[in-house]
Amino acid sequence: MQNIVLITGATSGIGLSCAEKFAETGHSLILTGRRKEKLINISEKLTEEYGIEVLPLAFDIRIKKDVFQAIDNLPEEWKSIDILINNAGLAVGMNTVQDGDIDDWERMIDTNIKGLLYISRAVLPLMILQKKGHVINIGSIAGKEVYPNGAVYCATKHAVDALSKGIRIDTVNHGIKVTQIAPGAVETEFSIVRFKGDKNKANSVYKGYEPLHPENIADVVYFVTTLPKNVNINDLVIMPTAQASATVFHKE
Ligand code: NDP
Ligand code: 8X3
Repeated sequence: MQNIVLITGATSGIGLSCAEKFAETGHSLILTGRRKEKLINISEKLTEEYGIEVLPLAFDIRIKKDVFQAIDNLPEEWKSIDILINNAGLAVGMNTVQDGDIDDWERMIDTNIKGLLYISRAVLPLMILQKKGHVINIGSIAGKEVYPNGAVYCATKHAVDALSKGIRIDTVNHGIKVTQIAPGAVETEFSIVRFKGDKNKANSVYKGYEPLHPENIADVVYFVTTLPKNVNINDLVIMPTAQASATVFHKE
């Protein structure tokens, strides 16, 4: 079996583009997400197109027992995970803290922080056994800056920033690389989810300039995995050319 890459949130956007990029380059893939049918269709398509092996695992990353069950029950030949891409994540709602919806906060905290921690806790011991591995956390410009009405999402991505540094410290003795990729605006299902299905509102986020495309992020994620054993990229912020900070855009 070729290098094994586990990608969380592979049913759309950045995770799906990463799956396509690593499939194209001949890797074996473990793909996860909640939408089982979509996950199976994507897996079959990638196997057919690139002749690679794909193991789809449908579970909700917020449910601790399902995460551990999925990883602990991996067939033996799938346990030597080389690359873990912690991508599953979301923003829900935009509001001040004083007016915020607590259910929205819990979805973001449970997915972006606790979900990332569960899967990392399950996979890191497997990497430690192999004395190698590469964890790639998809952070955000929201993990570097805070913007109006985004306090809780930004807090979860600041947590990803901190966890990337912390996991790097914790695993440095085990030959494990940890990279954070922190994108600006990428056109995916992200804003549709954030605005709870309001497509007009979601589309307006990407109007008047060319946002990043999920393939742009996948190319960079792939690139960081191709460097020599002694080289690790710790942290990369990637923005559309027309975006200067979390809130400053040049829109035509
Ligand atoms: P998408 O909404 O297109 O993709 C999100 C993915 O996460 C889906 O595959 C979804 O799968 C999965 N996911 C969400 N919740 C769960 C859950 N509870 N359990 C398992 N899987 C889950 O958005 P993006 O591709 O844009 O987002 C990917 C990552 O990139 C996120 O962490 C996001 O915060 C980050 N990011 C996005 C930016 C952007 O502008 N788009 C910029 C910076 C960072 P399913 O619904 O099938 O469960
Ligand atoms: C997604 C990008 O700027 O909407 O993380 O927070 S932003």
